[in-house]
Amino acid sequence: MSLTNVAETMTESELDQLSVDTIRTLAIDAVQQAKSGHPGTPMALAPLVFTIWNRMMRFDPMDPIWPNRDRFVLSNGHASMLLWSVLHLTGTRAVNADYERLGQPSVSLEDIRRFRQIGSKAPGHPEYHWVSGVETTTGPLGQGVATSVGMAIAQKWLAERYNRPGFAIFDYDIYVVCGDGCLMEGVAAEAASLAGHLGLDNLCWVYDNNHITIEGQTSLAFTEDVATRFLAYGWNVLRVSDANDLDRIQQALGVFQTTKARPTFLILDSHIGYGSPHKQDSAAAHGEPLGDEEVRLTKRRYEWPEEAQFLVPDGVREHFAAGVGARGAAARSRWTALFASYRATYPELASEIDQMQRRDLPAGWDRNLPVFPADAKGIAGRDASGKVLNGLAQSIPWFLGGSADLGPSNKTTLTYDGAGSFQAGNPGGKNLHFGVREHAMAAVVNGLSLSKVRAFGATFFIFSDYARPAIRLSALMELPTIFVFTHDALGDGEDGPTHQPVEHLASLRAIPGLVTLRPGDANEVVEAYRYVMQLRHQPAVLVLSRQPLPTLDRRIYAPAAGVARGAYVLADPPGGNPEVVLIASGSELSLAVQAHDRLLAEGIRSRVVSMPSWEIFDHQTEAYRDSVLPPTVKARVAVEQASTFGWERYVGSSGHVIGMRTFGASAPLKALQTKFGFEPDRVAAVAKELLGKP
Ligand SMILES: Cc1ncc(C[n+]2csc(CCOP(=O)(O)OP(=O)(O)O)c2C)c(N)n1
Ligand SMILES: [Mg+2]
Repeated sequence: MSLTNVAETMTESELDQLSVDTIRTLAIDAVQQAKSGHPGTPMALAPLVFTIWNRMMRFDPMDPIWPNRDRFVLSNGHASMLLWSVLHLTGTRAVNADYERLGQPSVSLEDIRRFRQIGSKAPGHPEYHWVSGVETTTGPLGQGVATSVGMAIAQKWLAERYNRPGFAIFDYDIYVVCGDGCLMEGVAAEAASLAGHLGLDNLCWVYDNNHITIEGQTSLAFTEDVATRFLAYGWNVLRVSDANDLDRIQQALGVFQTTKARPTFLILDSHIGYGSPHKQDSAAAHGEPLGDEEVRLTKRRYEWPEEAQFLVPDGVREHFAAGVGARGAAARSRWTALFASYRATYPELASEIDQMQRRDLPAGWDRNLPVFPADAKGIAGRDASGKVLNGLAQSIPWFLGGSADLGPSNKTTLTYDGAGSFQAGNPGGKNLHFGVREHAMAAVVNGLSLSKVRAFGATFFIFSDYARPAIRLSALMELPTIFVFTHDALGDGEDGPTHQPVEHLASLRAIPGLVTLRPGDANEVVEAYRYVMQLRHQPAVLVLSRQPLPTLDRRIYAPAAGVARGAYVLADPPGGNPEVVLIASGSELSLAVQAHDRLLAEGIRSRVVSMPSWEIFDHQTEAYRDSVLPPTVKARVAVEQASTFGWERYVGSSGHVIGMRTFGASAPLKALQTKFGFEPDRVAAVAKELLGKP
C-alpha cells in the first residue's frame, strides 16, 4: 500500500488515524534503529497525545516559548518518542539560550533517526534546555507530575497579578501524562495532595492505566483504588475506557476545561504495545525494541507499509498544521495584539512580564538589602536570611516561596504587609505553604521556575535529602531555583543525630552546576543572596545557621563582598605572608577567627580564608585561587561541621580537616562542639602541629 498522495482524498478522521499511526511507527522505528528505548507506551498513547496536541492545546509551534501557551508534560519520560514525534510533526521551531526564536526545527526527522545518539535532539528522555518544546525534564518517575503542580501554581499567581478586566494575559492550562510508575512514587502523592488542596483547576493529569510496569502486571505491587485516592485528594476524576477513542478523550479534556476549583484526573485505560500481535499488554512492550519481525507484523495491523521506515505520509504534517498549528498561531497573534494594548495601558506590568521572561531582575532589586553592624553576639544565619528575603520579595514582585511547614524555624515567612498566603481563594499570596512535603516542594519550585517566576523553597538542611531528586533536576535543567536550608550542622543540638546533617554538604556539592553557599556571618548571608539572585541558569542552595553567629567587624576584616568569589582572604597576619591557612565556612568562620587571634598572639603568621562556596571558588582564575590559597603554604586547616569528604582538595595531603567522621549526638551545642573538636584551641593546636610548633 502507498500512503503518498492519498491525503487529499482522506476524511478528517482518516487523517487523524494516519497521524496517530505516524506517531506510533516513528516510535517503533526509532527504538528499533537505536536498539534501545520504549516503544510500547508511545504505541498506546499516540491517540491521547494526538488529541491533546491537535485538538486541545493552545501552542504555537512557531514560538514554543510564547508565555501564554498551554503546557504539556510527559511525566512518563521513557515514552519520549511521543514528544519527539509530535514536536517533529508539528514543525516546532528551536529557540536558543538567549530566547531567540530560530528558524530550524526543534526535532528533525534526522534527529529521530538518531534517537538516543550523541548530539541528537531526540535523546532518551525529555530534556529541558536541550530540546525546545520540552517544558520540563522527565525520566525519574513522579518528577513530571510534581513539577506540573508548580506550573499550575505559577499560572494562578501570574493570572492574579497580571490579568486585568479584558486582559487575560495568563490563562493557560497544564496537560500532564503519567503512568503507573509516576503514581506509585511518593512525590506524586505529595504533589497531588497539594494540588487538590489548592483546587488547581488549570491542571489535568492523564493516567495511562495499562496495568503494566517493568516487572509485569501491576497486580504484583500496585492494587490500590487510584480513582478513590484522587477523589479523596479533592480532584475531579474522569475515565475513558478506550485509549483509541479520540472523541471520548477530547470530550473528557473538554470537561477538564470547564471544571472549576478542582484539578482533573483522567484515567485512560490503554494497551501497552497496542497493535503488536505478540507483545501488546505485556511488559515486553515496555522497554525494548519490538524486533524486526514484530515490527513488520505490527505495521501490517496498522495497515502501514511494512517495509517503510520513518515514514511521514503526505498530509500528516499538514494535518497538524491545520490543527494545533492554526489554532496556536491564531491564539498567539490574538494574545500578541492583546499584550500590545495591555502594554499601552499597564506599561509597568508589561515590562515586569518582559523582564521575568528573560530572567532579568527589576531595577533597584537590591535596594532593600540590609547591612549588618559588627556585633560580637551576632545574629543567626536564618534570621539574617529572613530580613533579606523580606526585602527581596518587596523589590522583586515575582519573587515568592515558602517552607515545608517550617517557616517559623526557617525564618522564610514573608511578613511584610500584603505578602499574603497563596491559597485557592488568594492566588496572589507570596507565601507558599508546601505542608510537610519536601520532595514535592522542590519539584514545585522547579515548576515555578520553569514558569519564569523566581521561587524559593525551605526546610531544615537535614531534610534536603527528601528534596534532593528534584534539586538534582533543577541543576540538570539549569534553573535558577533557590533552596533555603537552615539548621545547617550541629546547631540543632538537643534534637540529636536525626536532625544533624553530616554528609549533606558533600552530597550537594557533588551535583554538577548546583551552587552551595554556607555563609559565615550576617553580611555574608546578604552577599550570598546578592550573588544567588543574579544567577539565571543555576540553582543555589543556601545553608544557614540556626544559632547566632558573630557579625564580623568589616573595618577589621575583608568585606563580605568576597563571597561572590566563593572564597576570600578574611584576615592575614600583619604584613601578609602567612605560614598557615585556616579555611572555614558558616558557623566555623568565627571559630577560625578566634583560633587565628590565638595563633597571632603566639607569633604564628596565620591567615583565615572564608570559603562559603566551593563551586564559585573553583570557577575563579588560577591566579585568584592561588592568591587565596598560596601553593607554597602547605600548612592548611579546614574547619567545617560536616563530613570531611572532599576537603582534601583544598588542604592538600599535608593539611588537616576538622570535620565530622561520625553522626552527631543529642546534647546542647556547646557540649557537641567540645565532643567533636570545634573549639578555637583545637584549631590552633592542629595548626601548630602542622607547622611542627606544638
Ligand atoms: C524514580 C524512578 N524509578 C525507576 C525508574 C525506572 N523505570 C522506568 S519506566 C519504569 C516502569 C514504569 O511503569 P509505568 O509508569 O507503568 O510505565 P509503562 O511501562 O506503563 O509505560 C521504571 C521502573 C525510573 N525511571 N524512575
Ligand atoms: Mg504502566
